[in-house]
Amino acid sequence: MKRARVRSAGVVALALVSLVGVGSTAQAEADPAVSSCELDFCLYEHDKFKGAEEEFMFEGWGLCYNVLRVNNKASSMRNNTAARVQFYNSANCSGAYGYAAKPSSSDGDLTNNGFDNKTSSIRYVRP
Ligand SMILES: [Ca+2]
Ligand SMILES: [Ca+2]
Repeated sequence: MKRARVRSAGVVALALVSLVGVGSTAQAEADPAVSSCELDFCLYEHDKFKGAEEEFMFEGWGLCYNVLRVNNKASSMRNNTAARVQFYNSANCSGAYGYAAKPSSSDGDLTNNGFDNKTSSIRYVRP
């Protein structure tokens, strides 16, 4: 007798949990996702961290990473690291760099640095 009552209470509790779950999911979809840089360094297709995003993981000083998704498209950036990040117009960090991001910095518009829609590779440099 007692056991049966506990079981039915459990079913009601489960139903409530699933209703709450549906409600919070709908709310999350209604809110537009805020662009956040989860990894060490991020490039964005458009000014002010909008459009396509490419995220990079910092694996060591002096390493070069080719830009793939936003190659020749990057217009803003976030640098979450203690590294200076150099921007190159060519792949494989060849030639001279055209712009360097300071450690822990962001730039919502690379135009004023003369490097809008140019970046093809980046290098992490010890500051
Ligand atoms: Ca762009
Ligand atoms: Ca380029």
